[in-house]
Amino acid sequence: MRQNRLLLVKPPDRFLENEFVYQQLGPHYIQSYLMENGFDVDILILYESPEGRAARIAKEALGSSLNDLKMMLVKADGTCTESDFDVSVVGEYSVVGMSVMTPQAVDAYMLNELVRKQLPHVLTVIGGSHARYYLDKVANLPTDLAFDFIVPQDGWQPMLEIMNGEVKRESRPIVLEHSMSDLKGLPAPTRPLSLMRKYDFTIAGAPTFHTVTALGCPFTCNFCESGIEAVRKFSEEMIEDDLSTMRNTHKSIGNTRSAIMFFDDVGLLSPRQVERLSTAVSKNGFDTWRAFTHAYLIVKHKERLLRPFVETGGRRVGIGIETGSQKTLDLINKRNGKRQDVRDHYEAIKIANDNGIAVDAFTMIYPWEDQDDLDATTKLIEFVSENKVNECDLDGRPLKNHVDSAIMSPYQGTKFYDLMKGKRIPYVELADKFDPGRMYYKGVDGGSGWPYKRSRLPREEYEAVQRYRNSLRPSYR
Ligand code: B12
Ligand code: SF4
Repeated sequence: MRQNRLLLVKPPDRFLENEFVYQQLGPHYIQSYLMENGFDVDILILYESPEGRAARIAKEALGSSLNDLKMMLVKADGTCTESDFDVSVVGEYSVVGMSVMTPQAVDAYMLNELVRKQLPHVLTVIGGSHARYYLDKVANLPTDLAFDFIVPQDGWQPMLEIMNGEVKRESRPIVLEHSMSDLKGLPAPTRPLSLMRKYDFTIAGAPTFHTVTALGCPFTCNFCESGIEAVRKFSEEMIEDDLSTMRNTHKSIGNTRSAIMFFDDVGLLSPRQVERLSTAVSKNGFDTWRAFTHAYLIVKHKERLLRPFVETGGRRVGIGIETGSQKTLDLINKRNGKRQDVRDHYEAIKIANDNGIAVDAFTMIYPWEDQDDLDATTKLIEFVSENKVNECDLDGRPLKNHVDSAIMSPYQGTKFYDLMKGKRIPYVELADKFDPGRMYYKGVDGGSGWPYKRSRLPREEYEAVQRYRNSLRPSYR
């Protein structure tokens, strides 16, 4: 084992309904890669205890301290300990690397400040989507909060350079930007048993783990940062390895059923891709699975797209149907400049349901919408929630469509952020100072943050509609 030791940290997800729904994969990809290169790498999961969460919500305090957190130290050898948060654990490592999405930034900054003050021998690194889309902010943090290294893109190579001592700390943060042109030789992410046991999500009656088969997305939705990021695929061998590890993990923790979910931005994209995923799923004996697709693809390919999915146990698809308002759909630009019709959304739901597939339909409320726009989406959601699915889940219960209504949050790096910043969307103005704690669109009780100073209708009206739509969710899925 090499001398330098790395601790990868996953900051808490304070506003999520449940912190243990999906594993945050970034650190696990980096852990397996560095271990393959001979380094000792542990993972620290920070999370709120239910009591800590209740106390914080009652005080309406966000990001004022890390003292209310619990920590789970998952060591590379598989051992695991849980305790109250104590920064001294970081002192045993030469490098601490934090994997940060924007709503986790406040906690990551606090941890960084503590480490710099109390454990100055530890090098600090920030990676993940926050460093990618908010690079200007992260690179200009005040000195007490500044990281030694900022990794805005892929973490594999930069982290290896840091651990090898090929780059040294300087007085200013060093940005290490690297994009792997080929993901083919990478190992599958780690799936530590003690951690996997904590995750609690089911699809059609089976406990579920998730993975991604590629990075990037060929589409251009104006609310999304991933718009037009080149698609890079992991190797089929790596996906195969990952699926069989997850299947064995299900067995080892005593799950009598097992499901897999592909969180890909490029899931059920073409009949060929569906064939490929279906073969991998059935080879590993999963009882059921879920993946994402697009309404226009279902309408275009129909059974050709859905048949292999259903035949290998596929019971749910996720579709970003976004809105029932044609005006809003045109603004979103879901199909790279090509028109998408709201009627396709109704049609896609019908085709999927007739084929025995339930739909998890994701929609949003947009701050320029008037009452007619809201009514059009509510009508679509009522249709989704009422339409019958022609199949049952593994417990014999009728499958049901699920609906989700969020308020769109324009992250930096999206087209809508630029348009709103430039005041080019009528009726809408962003709040002057952005609080990352408000940059989420799906949180506790299905609620969303509110990053706006001005919107077409008052916030309360949008939230009332949101509550009604989310009340149409079924009691199981
Ligand atoms: C699965 C997923 C989830 C899952 C699991 C979370 C996770 N991070 O894995 C769940 C459902 C919980 C989730 C929740 C949310 N998500 Co999400 N999610 C994804 C998704 C689809 C895949 C993530 C993934 O596994 N990618 C594969 C890995 C390999 O990529 P990666 O994590 O970016 O890691 C690479 C680099 O970033 C870097 N890296 C990562 N960590 C580290 C650490 C160090 C030290 C270093 C050096 C490098 C490094 O190296 C890795 C290899 O290159 C991404 C989109 C995407 N395709 O990435 C969105 C994405 C990350 N999510 C996003 C958002 C907005 C959210 C939510 C806010 C939504 C909401 N509910 O309101 C929440 C936030 C939850 C929270 N943490 O507080 C945004 C993040 C935007 C931002 N500015 O941070 C993304 C980019 C989607 C998008 N385009 O809008 N998400
Ligand atoms: S919302 Fe999905 S399809 Fe649209 S750009 Fe983002 S990742 Fe791609």
